[in-house]
Amino acid sequence: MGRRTYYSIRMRSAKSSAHVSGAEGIYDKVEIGNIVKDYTQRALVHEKGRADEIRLTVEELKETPKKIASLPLATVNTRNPEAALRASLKILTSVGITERAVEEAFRALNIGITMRGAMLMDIEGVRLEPDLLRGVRVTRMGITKNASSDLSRKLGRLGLNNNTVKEALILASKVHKYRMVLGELCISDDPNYTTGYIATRTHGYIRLPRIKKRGIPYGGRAFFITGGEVKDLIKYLQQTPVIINEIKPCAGNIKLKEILERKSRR
Ligand code: PML
Repeated sequence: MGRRTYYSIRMRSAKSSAHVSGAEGIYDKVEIGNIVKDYTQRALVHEKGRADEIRLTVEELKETPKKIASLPLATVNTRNPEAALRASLKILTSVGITERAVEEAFRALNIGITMRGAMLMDIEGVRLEPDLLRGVRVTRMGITKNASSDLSRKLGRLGLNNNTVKEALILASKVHKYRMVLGELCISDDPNYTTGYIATRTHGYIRLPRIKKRGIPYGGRAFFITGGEVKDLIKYLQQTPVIINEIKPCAGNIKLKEILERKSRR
């Protein structure tokens, strides 16, 4: 028997050339039709408006996806952007990222431009991505059906079972499997979505409500990296197919102190 064939399906939609929505996953051949329909529908009924351009990519993967576990998820109930910055500083500096880098990432994500991909920053806050305007897009990731049901069940108990949380957790789980990545900061570019997150291998995926004020239409991601070849990291983020097949615990609100006491579980 030959190896099983997987497909990466990716969608990006736009309205009057401005980004509206995106989605992606890794699937079996028999699922392609339904997924293409589902992604198309998502682009047409998005709350940012009906897309006037939908780009779909269906690509046969030449490499068998690497199977990994998700990061554990929790929320620190931050009350405002200042509290979210303080929590981020405490957590991200505890893994060796400097205050300067964290503050620089917040500053760069609040500057008013949303890049298509993530910024790469060293632990001092120096930008390392080759294209400073586009950043680095993470692609070719997905989740198995069983893991997706488990994740939906765990998030459902917290009232968080939606594509935004699921897809962000899948992306962060892929990113943090790579040892060069020490931490991440994400602020949504959706003006109505004010919860962001930070992630590290030690602490997991930590949601931070009210990281930005409602109505702000920009955001993005910053990955804090250390040691190693940036071009190998970029190749992993963009090309290596990764699929989540195990879901770590998903918790509700947790005190910052408890998060800081967490030791690496990956
Ligand atoms: C996005 O807009 O896709 C980023 C969402 C980040 C936060 C998701 C969450 O609520 O955990």
